[in-house]
Amino acid sequence: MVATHPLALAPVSSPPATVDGFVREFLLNLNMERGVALSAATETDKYMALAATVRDYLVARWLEDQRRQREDQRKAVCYLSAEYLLGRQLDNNLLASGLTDIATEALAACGIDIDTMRAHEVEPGLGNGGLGRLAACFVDSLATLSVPSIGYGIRYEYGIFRQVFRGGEQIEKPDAWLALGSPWEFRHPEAAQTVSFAGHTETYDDGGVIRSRWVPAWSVRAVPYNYMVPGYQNGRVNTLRLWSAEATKAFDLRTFNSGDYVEAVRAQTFAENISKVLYPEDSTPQGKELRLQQQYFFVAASIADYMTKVLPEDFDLEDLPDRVIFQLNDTHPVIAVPEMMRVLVDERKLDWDAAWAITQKCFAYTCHTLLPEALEVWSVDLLGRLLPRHLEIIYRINDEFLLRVRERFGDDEQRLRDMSIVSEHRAVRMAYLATVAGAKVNGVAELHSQLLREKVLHQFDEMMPEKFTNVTNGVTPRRFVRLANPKLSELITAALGTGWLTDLERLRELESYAEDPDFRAAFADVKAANKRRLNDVLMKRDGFEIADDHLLDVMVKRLHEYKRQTLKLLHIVTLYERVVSGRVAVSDLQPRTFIFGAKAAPGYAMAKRVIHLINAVGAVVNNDPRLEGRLKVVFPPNYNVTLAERVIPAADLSEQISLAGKEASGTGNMKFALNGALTIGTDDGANVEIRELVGDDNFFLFGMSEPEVEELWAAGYRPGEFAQADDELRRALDLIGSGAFSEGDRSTFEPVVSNLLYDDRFMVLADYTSYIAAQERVDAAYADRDAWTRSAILNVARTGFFSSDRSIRDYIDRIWHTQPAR
Ligand code: KOT
Repeated sequence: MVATHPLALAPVSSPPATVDGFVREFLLNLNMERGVALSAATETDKYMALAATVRDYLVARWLEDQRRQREDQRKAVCYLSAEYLLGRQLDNNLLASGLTDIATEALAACGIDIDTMRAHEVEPGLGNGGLGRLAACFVDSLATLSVPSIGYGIRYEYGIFRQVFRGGEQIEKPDAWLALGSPWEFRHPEAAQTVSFAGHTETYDDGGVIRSRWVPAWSVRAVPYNYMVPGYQNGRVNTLRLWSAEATKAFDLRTFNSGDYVEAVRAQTFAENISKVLYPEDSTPQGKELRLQQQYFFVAASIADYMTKVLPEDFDLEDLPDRVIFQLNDTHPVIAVPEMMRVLVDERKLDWDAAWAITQKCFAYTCHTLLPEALEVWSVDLLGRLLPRHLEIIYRINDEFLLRVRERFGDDEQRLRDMSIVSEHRAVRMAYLATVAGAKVNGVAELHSQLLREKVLHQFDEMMPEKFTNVTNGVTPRRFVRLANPKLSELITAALGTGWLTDLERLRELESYAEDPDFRAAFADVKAANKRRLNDVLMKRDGFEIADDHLLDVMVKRLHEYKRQTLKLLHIVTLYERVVSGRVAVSDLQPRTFIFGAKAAPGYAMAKRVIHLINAVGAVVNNDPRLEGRLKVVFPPNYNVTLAERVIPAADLSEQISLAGKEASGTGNMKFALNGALTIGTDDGANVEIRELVGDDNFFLFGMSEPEVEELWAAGYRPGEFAQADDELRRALDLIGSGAFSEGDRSTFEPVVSNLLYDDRFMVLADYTSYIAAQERVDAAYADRDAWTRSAILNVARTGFFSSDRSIRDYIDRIWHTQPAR
């Protein structure tokens, strides 16, 4: 049947973008979708109806963009990521659609305060930290730059755990983010894909051609949930497609009728487990079978979705590289490589060489770490059990690759062992597979990309240097400047006019304003207002107070030894010890509030002990009358995107103190600088680029450089010697070891102290003296508040480079070679 009604012929249109139009649509949603009257509506009802209303304004553009993308011949990007740390959606979608003012007024007219609606949203925490938040920034920029693209990932039923403290120790609670419903997603069961596992492989005669095929043992249904990703006020709406696992036959009716309820739901539970929970690990993945199931699950569903739903039916697969690039967000989706080969060879019946030529052009790989323990490997046994055909394909890829190595370098057995995708320990090195298969390999900051080429993938760089490139990370200024810091945004717009949010290098124009005393005063007022706003949030949330005259010194990031939260603690304990020992008069202390935010992987014992220690030091320091309230340690639990948006704009000092060569990039460092905090940091990750841009005078550098770290390590690092050499360091360690922060119990934090004294893999003690000296420079600089503000303005003015829009343009130029849509 062909539609004839005039309304059916035209594309759906949005409700009128007026206060009246908004009110009408909102009440319609409240009545028709929630089935309640305004007078009887709960906060949840109102929030859900509001979200549905914002959605209604975006949907017309979305449908249009989906239609265009199907017809579009241009190359698209499929971003494959196991994590998307999205943060709250309401405010972002209001901003993107230009509806903030209308919605505020419309809700007020209905007697609703929009801020209570904002606060009602539970953020989807579908990521662990930097890697997942980067993916979320990238989909924002892809939409804002109108790049034809789709993000693929997993719709975890439980995101990153909710952290609470009991007696100062971390307790993990489930994050039931879906409990109140999720108004931003569209479930599409009709577009489900089947994803299979296990079983065996066999060969068969296909009309004279001997082929392999996979006979799986079991399968699950992958059901897509689509999320709208609106570009910033450009009318573009992209798609984020997250997969949820369901049982293929939800209920086996016969079993169920025969009374075996347990067996009937067993299959269902088993299947649903695959997308049940995000692995709460960052940089230290463990070889968990479920994790491999998750990875293959979302990647196989995504490739099938792309090949069968996005590509036209008659598409000539030889042209695939002109049509799509799959960007692999670290190694978590790398099983996509053998999966693509399986689809092309086994299902589409291409010959191996043709399929490999295509595959090699359709993938690119981003590496996000240098820590050897974070480089993902899967045992041959597990792969053979769960994905037997993929293992065969990996072996063949490896055989052919090693032949090329031999051709190029001769029979160098050591080199062949070193470069083999399958190690001697029968482990498949996923980073190597990605490097061999990918058209490009990139690191996430200049230093990281350089170390990747020189160290981790050195021999691959020697063989195929043209593959390697850098794309320095970035962050979306829409969320992390405009939404998080509305007052600063107003000030910038007053100075520069509009347009800077999508052209962040324009912040350069602020440089001259740094010399204007009135502008400096206004800038300082914004910082002060942001501190008060943070105070209000923390007071309400956790009962913490932020004093107006304190320097706000912030370290927020995952808890990991290489990030060195213990170095920050040693600084705090040193300041405390100076006063209580009487060596420094309390009146000589620069008042400071230290804010920590950090989750530890539940199985990472040392990280959890450090969390305990931060809380323990806080409990003592905050309550010791000798300090006269001049030092405060504030550690709000459950640091997440929502809290980041409040903390970062209030910060004076940004702590980026990882051991040089260990932090791939960092992205928090960029957010702080863009919000006018000065950085105290090592020459690591993107800190290097931040310092180059803002200038040495506006950055507090300390610690060993990466080559110096290597040198000290090679010479034999003995942390105890550094404790011997620095009296204050010894005092601080002794104080912790003495039980001063554990009610006299020496055993509680003894493992932290002895780890530092006798092991100290991340050379905290070696950098301590230099760190304390740098902190003294911070105090001196802060004493001249006006000069500090000038530096802060220059930080904002000179860090426009770190927009994720620039990162995406770099991906386009260096890796994807796509054209933005018209
Ligand atoms: C996790 C598991 C395996 C390999 C890498 C990771 C990882 C790396 N998770 N988060 N990262 C961070 O990614 C950010 C975005 O590129 C970086 O800024 C940061 O330095 C990484 O630690």
